Amino acid sequence: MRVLVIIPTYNEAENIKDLIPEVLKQGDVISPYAQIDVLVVDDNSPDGTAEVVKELKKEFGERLHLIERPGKFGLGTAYVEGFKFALKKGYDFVFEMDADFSHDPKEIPNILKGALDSYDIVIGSRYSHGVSVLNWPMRRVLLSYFANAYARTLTGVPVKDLTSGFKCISRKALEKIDLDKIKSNGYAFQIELTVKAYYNDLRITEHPIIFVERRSGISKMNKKIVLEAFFMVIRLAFLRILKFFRREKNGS
Ligand SMILES: Nc1nc2c(ncn2[C@@H]2O[C@H](COP(=O)(O)OP(=O)(O)OP(=O)(O)O)[C@@H](O)[C@H]2O)c(=O)[nH]1
Ligand SMILES: [Mg+2]
Repeated sequence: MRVLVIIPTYNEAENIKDLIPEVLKQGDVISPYAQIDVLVVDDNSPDGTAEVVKELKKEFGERLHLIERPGKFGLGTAYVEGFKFALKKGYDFVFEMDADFSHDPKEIPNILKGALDSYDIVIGSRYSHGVSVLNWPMRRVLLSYFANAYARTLTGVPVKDLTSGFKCISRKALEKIDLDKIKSNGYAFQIELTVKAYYNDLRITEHPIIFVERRSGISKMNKKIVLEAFFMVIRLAFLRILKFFRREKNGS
């Protein structure tokens, strides 16, 4: 079984040099059952993130992949490129993961276990058992928590952490979701992917994680990203209503 951990990066040179060895090490925890590889999708980071990855490639060889894009095209398109790469190369599972150590690599084997228990998507969840977020300013926790409540209510998808960027996705799920129709880029991308998976009858579960504030570097969160998520949820709510009426019409 082959697993690809996809890490999109923009100015994460400091974090990525420590994170990649940590992620690859998780392969030893779960071997001989699985092999864990890493794909970094870098958007021409001015801080030289891609150069750091190339340096690490000398040590890790084929277990470490790098896609370099010419400009900052956003998280959503970075993941879609990563997913297509994984499908082409024959990986069985992919992970989404941030580069900034907000997501603990040691959770990878635990999350993967959920996927092997026949779930199509296992979400590393900050809100499945209360709120497990460390060192975030209160306004950021509130924004994230209420964004999730809003998205859950309007889309009708019973997932507590719809905006989580730490998840495992099966090959079957990637093949079932129409990746070319994914429209959003920021946190909205996480909502869109999970909602579409749910309405494609894929099995989704949440595994509790503790999310920690980024180790170094700066946040890429901005107003545009929040607004994109706000409107994407409305769009997904409309799709849900349309789907409901289509079902009624077809008498099922
Ligand atoms: N390739 C690529 N990666 C991106 C882009 N925007 C963000 N990322 C990466 O996506 C991951 C998650 O985004 P984050 O930027 O961590 O969310 P955040 O804005 O950092 O918020 P904080 O965690 O508070 O810092 C990180 O690894 C980022 O480097 C982008 O436009 N392109
Ligand atoms: Mg982050």
